[in-house]
Amino acid sequence: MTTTSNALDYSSKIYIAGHRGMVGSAIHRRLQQAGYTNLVTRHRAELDLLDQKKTADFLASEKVDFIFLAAAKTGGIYANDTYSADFIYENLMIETNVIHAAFSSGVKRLLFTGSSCIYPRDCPQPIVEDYLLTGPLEPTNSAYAIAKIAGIKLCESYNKQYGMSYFSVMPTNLYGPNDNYDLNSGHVLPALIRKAHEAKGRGDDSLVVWGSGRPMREFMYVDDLADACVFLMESGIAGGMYNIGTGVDVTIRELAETVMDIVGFKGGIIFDSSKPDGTPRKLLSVDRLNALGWRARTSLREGIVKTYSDFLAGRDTV
Ligand code: GFB
Repeated sequence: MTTTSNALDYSSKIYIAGHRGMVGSAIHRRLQQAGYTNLVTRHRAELDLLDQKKTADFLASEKVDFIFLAAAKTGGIYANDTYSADFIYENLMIETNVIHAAFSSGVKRLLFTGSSCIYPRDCPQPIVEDYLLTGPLEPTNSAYAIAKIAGIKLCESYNKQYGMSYFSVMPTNLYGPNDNYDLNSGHVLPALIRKAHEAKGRGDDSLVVWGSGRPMREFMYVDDLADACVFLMESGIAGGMYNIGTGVDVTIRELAETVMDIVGFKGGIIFDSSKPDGTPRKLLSVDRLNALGWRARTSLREGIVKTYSDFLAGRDTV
């Protein structure tokens, strides 16, 4: 160990699992901006986190002080519903392998990233952390949610039995640089950016929005999530479970209209009712984290403007 402190410091050796994904790359960026230099990363070809032995050997030999666990199989409503076996298997394996190996190799402080879909489908709004396991899950993503709930329980159990300080954070729906723009496997916000951009390019009259447009979602720019994760790990407070969100939600119709306005697509919207709506609403209560002094900074409009320019830059590169 290079430090005995319970909070991050500049000599800390920090492993970011999943540093190429949207969340992991944002955490990596945030740590670099803050001046942390001893950052450890491995891409999938170098370390397969589904492999228990390789994961354990890696953490035993690297002797890192802190871990941000952002590696996960993620996707939008269609991918979650269609490939539920892959979602539950891969997420359970990654979490179990990394969290147990972290414990075995003496890592006292770790941050695990979950998801707001762990809460019951019809729970009161805004959703406080204590609503976990108080009702049935949304069927389109229950396999993924069960895996993420297992990750929360792993952290909680290692904290309780062994005195570790492992955080579980539950981000609301995220978007930003390095998002997945595939129309089948991605989430709504990148899908709408791509659809609006392509519809504008073709001169279409309308674009297709899945479902009724009535579900409400809270969207957070991923750099705000990364800021909250680093804030918690720097805080020195004991591990626990924290929702991370903005406190503001919009309907999918409002989201589509905002994206169309930013992209400059002037056509109409066709709602495809053959696609599922999913959870009607999942607005997180951020009171627990706000009470520590943290708040999200990026407005939805500002975040979409930044994300659209990242999308355009990516297209230029391709
Ligand atoms: O972002 P999304 O796929 O995930 O869909 P969830 C949010 C809402 O947007 C749903 C609608 O009501 C979709 O029907 N929607 C409209 C679209 N047009 C589109 C489109 O073109 N693409 C997509 N993808 N949606 C996921 C969970 O749920 O959220 C995961 O499945 C995870 O487990 C993630 O929790 C954050 O918010 O419904």
